[in-house]
Amino acid sequence: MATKPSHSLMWNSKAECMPIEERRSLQLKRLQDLVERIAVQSPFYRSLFQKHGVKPGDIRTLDDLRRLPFTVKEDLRDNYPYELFATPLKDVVRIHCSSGTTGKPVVSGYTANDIEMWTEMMARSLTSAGASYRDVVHNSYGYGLFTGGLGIDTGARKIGAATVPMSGGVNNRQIMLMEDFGATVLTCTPSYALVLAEAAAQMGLDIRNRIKLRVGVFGAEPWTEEMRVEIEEKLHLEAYDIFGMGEIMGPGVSVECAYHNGLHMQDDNFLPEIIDPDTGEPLPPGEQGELVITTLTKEAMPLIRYRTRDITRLTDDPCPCGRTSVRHFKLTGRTDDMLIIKGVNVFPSQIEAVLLRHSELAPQYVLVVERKNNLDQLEIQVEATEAFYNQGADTISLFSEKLHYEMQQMLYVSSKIIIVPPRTVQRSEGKAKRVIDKRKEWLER
Ligand code: DLL
Repeated sequence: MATKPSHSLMWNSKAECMPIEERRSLQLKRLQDLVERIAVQSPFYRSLFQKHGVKPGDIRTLDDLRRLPFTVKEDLRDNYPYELFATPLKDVVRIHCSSGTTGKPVVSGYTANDIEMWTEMMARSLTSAGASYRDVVHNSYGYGLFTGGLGIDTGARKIGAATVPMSGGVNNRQIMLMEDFGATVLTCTPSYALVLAEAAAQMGLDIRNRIKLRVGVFGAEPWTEEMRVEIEEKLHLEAYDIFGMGEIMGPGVSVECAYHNGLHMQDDNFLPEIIDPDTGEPLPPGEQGELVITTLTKEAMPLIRYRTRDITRLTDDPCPCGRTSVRHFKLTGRTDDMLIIKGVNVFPSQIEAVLLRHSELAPQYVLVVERKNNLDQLEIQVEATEAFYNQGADTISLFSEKLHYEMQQMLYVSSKIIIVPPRTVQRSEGKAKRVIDKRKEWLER
């Protein structure tokens, strides 16, 4: 946690610092209104409530939230494209959807009020990261069906910043424009931030003197504290974590403040819970489990107790920044990206944390899981830095042995470490693909 914050900017201090009791009453009122509205207007929730025997009058306190049934991703897929909409299509002004390459995408609709609310959440988020009308925001999140590009864009416009609507790709051009336009804020996935740092280094550009970035707003994929250090060092900026998901809204569901002690959930609009992913039982603050979110104010596609599959913990400890919202800690993974290797649970983030502690390695890696002779095998392919790679095979082999031992201590499972030459792990313009699980092919054979 930063003890000395870099700024104390806030977009809407009245809402963000609302006294806790007032916030709770507002949440309850909004929850009651929501349940009443969708019990009538949403055919999906009308029948779900009937099936579970719940009526709007059942919600008397915030604890009654747990009487309501969960919504899961399959509900969205099964009701493709519009069956979860709670407003007629004539009131919908924007439609986003997931980029899923298999099956039908997950759709999300917005009314004009939904877009207004999202814009306000993004204005709060960018301000929380220290951005203002004085900034030039270089936005490398993809524009289009993905919510990253447009979400950041509307928020940046609201705070009056000059926005450069880049999307990802053509890295050298990104660097040139960042320099020429005097970009001060970079918004993209954390893995793409490293790709840009690498591109600048390859161009021989002295980032510290030629690029004015001071803030980065990174999210859309898991990243560790070790990754934060790496990005901050390479791009000379202060890195902020932003979370969101298309089904819930897009970026801006939660964001860090200048204290970097968790992400403030914008809980006047998004009510979070943590549940045990196996039993569905709510867990108390501080315990790690699956994040579940109820959208309190969304009109077109509200979601009740949506199971995000993201794993984290909540805290309601006061934050020195003055915001009174609940915070969640950095996401450690998703229930569906947990690898089970020889029966042991392994999260890619645990592996990343170990790899990034070593200056011999570049922050580029891929995990390949296979089944050989009926046994799971985990192969960690990680890039050496140029300098380390030039030290030759013997040094690399000695280092791999050390890393293998360290990884085993951490993961409780054996892995094969392959140190690969610089710039050979595939880079991504958006979300990095860190895991190749070949066991699925093996099972399907
Ligand atoms: O990734 C929205 C977004 C855009 C968030 C830009 C932040 C910045 P989806 O494509 O629907 O939406 O993916 C949502 O991405 O359930 C998490 O698993 C993951 N994710 C998003 N933000 C973070 C983060 C956008 N800060 C899914 N840390 C979520 C870790 C994240 N994982």
